[in-house]
Formats: sequence, structure tokens, C-alpha cells
Amino acid sequence: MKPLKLAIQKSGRLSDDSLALLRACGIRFNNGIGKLRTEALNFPLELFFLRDDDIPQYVTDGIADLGIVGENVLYEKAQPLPIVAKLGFGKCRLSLAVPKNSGYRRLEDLNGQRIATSYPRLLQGFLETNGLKAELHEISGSVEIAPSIGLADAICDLVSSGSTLFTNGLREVETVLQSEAVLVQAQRLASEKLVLLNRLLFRIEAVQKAQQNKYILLNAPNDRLDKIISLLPGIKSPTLLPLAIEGWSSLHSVIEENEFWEVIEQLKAAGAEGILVLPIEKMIS
Ligand code: PRT
Ligand code: ZN
Repeated sequence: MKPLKLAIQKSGRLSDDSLALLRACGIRFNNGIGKLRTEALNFPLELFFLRDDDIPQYVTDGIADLGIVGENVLYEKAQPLPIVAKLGFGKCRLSLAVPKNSGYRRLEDLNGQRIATSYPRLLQGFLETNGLKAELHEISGSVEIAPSIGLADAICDLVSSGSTLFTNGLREVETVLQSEAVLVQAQRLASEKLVLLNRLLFRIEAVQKAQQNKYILLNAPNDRLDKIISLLPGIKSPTLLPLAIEGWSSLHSVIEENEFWEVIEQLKAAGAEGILVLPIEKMIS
């Protein structure tokens, strides 16, 4: 069987998380990681290690069937590749920033300004959408120093924590794009490759669901069970087991990470005791 060919970033911010995702999907590699390519040991998958900027082109040309890349790179390269999964890592935003003592107040203040960026296409699109005209200076790195050396009045660059902007005396004023790592596929994939892709997506979904949920166990008096069960719908319904003490039960269920603390407070108020919360490794519903 021909393996699926997946391009990931060779070394950079997306590399570790891309490999960790594949490992969480149960896919193992020999120690070829760091070379140009390597084959998985237990899944028909071949990995290509590339610069992130090259990944959309490799997938468009069909040299790779799939790629993991930031949306920022994908849209800047303007390759119309279908996104098959959002991966939840590599989160950042493409933002406009100005020197902190600049008189900038609103978008129109960008008119006629010089803006340095590595993302000219995305920035141009943003300016056009907002009916603005500015002078773009495309530079490939260290965009944040452009204002201090007098090259630009503003910059448009990726931000995650904001500390780079802060240390360079810049203030973030507008968001052009929110971005995260995505899995993209080539436009035309042979049917046997689509079968493999679906197997991979099934695993990715199980890993993502597991990350978004926790397993919860608790004890409760039987006369409080109705209320407690209404707080914990579970996948189908919670599992209920009698405790050795008369009148008490143990209840097992899953709970979503993002509503976790609120539900725990409500469970306690409803009479739950001995609450244990465990990570889930894989979740298949
Ligand atoms: O060598 P190669 O071309 O493959 O790598 P690269 O240097 O072009 O990219 P890399 O590894 O820096 O980033 C890869 C991808 O990670 C990006 O395309 C984004 O999708 C994503 N990502 C997430 C980020 C950031 N967060 C990020 N903070 N990419 C870059 N940054 C930079 C930003 O450019 C700025 O210099 O980090 C600085 C800002 O960070 P904060 O935390 O100070 O705000
Ligand atoms: Zn790059």
C-alpha cells in the first residue's frame, strides 16, 4: 500500500506539536526524525520535514498528500488547499502594531503610513477591505525593529504572548487574522489515500476529544442522584454503581474541560463527595 505523505515543519514552533499529535495517534517513527523524510513504523505514513513556507506548495504540487501548517502561511501563500482539521496548536494572531507613543487612534490613521511586514498579501487584503491605502515594506524577518530604525511607521506581524512587541516599544492596535496550525490536503487524492486520511482523521478526532474532556468519578447519596445526573450527561448517560455503604452510589462520567470548574462547584453544592478527575487518553464516541 502506498503511504500517505505528510509534510510537517522541520524545525520551528510547529515541529514538536506536530510530532506529538502523530504520537498521540499511536503512530511511531524510527530515529530518522530531523532528516528530510522518514517512514512511520506502524501506519502507512511517510513524513517530509520542510520549512513551513514551502509546505503549501509541496501539497499543491502533490509531492505531499497532506501538510501541517499555520493558517497565516497558508493564506499568505494563497494556495487553495482544503483544510481537513484544525489542530489547536501554534495559535497566534497577525496584528498591526505602532510605536507605543504614536498618535494612532483608529484604522484610518494607517492611511499613507509605511507598514513593514512579512505578510504583504494578508495585509493588503485587510487594507483593501477597510478602504485604506498604506505603503507596504516587505521584509522577511525582525519586522519588530522596523519602526525603531526608521524603516516604517507601523508593523504587521505575528503575535502570541505580546512580549516581543512590548520589548520593542510597540503597541498592538488591530488584528488582521487569528491563526492556528491546520491539516491541509491536496486537491485530488487517490481513493486509497482518502481511506488512509480518514483513518488518520478518526484518530486525530479521538485525541482532540480526549484532550477536551476529563473522566470524573464521585460518590453521592442516592436521594441526590437525579440532580447530580442532570449535571453530568456523559456520553450516553453516566455509569452508576452501588457503594458498599447502604444509600450511596458511585457515579462515573465525562466532563468537558472548558466547563469543568463550574460543573464541579454545582456537583459539590448538589451533595457530591470524593470527586476524582482523571485525564482521558483517547475518546471514541
Ligand atoms: O524555518 P521555518 O521557515 O520553517 O520557520 P519560521 O521561522 O518561518 O517559523 P516559526 O517556527 O517561527 O513559526 C512557525 C509557525 O508558528 C508560524 O507560521 C505561526 O503559524 C506559528 N506561530 C505561533 C508563531 C508564533 N506563534 C509566534 N509568536 N510564529 C512566529 N511567532 C513569532 C513572531 O513572528 C514574533 O517574532 O514570535 C514573535 C512574537 O511572539 P510573542 O510571544 O513575543 O508575541
Ligand atoms: Zn518560515
